[in-house]
Amino acid sequence: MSSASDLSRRQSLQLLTAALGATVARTAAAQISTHVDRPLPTDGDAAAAQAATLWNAPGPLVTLPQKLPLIQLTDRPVQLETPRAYFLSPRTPNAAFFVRWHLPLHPRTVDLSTFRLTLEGHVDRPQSLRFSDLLRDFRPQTITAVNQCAGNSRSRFTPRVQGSQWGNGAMGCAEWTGVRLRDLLSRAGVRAGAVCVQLEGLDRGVGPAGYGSSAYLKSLPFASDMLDEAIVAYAMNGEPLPFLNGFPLRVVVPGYFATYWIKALSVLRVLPAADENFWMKTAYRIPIDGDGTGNTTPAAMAAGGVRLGPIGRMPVRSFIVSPMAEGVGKWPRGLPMVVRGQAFS
Ligand SMILES: Nc1nc2c(c(=O)[nH]1)N[C@H]1C(S)=C(S)[C@@H](COP(=O)(O)O)O[C@H]1N2
Ligand SMILES: [Mo]
Repeated sequence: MSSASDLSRRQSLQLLTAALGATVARTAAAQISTHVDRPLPTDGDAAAAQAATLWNAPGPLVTLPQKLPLIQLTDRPVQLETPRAYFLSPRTPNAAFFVRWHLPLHPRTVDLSTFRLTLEGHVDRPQSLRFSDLLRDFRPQTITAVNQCAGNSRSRFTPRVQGSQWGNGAMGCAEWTGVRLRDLLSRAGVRAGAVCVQLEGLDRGVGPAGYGSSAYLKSLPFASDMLDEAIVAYAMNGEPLPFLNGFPLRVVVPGYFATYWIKALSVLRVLPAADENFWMKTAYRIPIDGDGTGNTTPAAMAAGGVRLGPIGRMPVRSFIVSPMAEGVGKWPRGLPMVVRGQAFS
């Protein structure tokens, strides 16, 4: 004998099954229409407003070596965004991890028998380390940390802000294993008067040496907490780094934006002065006054006088991952909804 409440429970279950079926089907359709059918936004506020209704950037899905199909922003340099569904798990799979390079000539092959990590500059004992030296001579350090592009979600700004028009998928969380940056620096012996350590990768652009278009360079100042937890990682989620994410070595600076997480790291250069290269002095600067969130207004920028400084720690962010609005459509009144997402500080 079934009571009224049993019946209503069975009815809800049927409803739920129907709703889930519809969800799966419509999500698949939405994924396709999101990436292919919708027109690419052109410049302008209307386009920005349209892009803001999408969770991901509206680019095509492309499949590059070691990667699942990811959303392409540009192909030279490679910039790929992670589709929303991969954020259902706390850690982002290596094959789904977003990709961002600034310069077109990033490495496609690295010979570990000749590869060296160089420590030079304002140090007592310059070093030239093999990949195997890092594995053998230093204590491994493992840390789980979010790598997020400073431009993540940029396409949602109105008016538009210059730079890659990312949706929300220019971020990922991984377990990184490597050598503490401080352990490497101690081996080289940092001299008194050192101000920062400059990080250089194997990637190159077409410009003349010394210009931002030639090499992507970032620095970590000694007079900050950036070095405290920083590691030079040789493993990502327990595997070698994918080429597009910086094989064989990358810097990990937990809590700080990805702009400092130099990939395909080949030189650690200790400087006796502040780093004035383009990527520190001109690019990646945000308003430093006010409430500390880097906020400003177009009017204040146009009026001038907004003080800028290097971008630093990531603010708290959170994202609803499911249900995916594009796929669900209307939710039946009274039906419980499980909301899943990610948040990090
Ligand atoms: N060598 C090198 N490292 C780099 C960059 C680069 O252009 N060259 N870009 C940085 C920026 S801005 C981002 S967002 C991250 C992206 O890391 P990922 O490609 O592993 O996701 O790499 C950082 N490290
Ligand atoms: Mo970035």
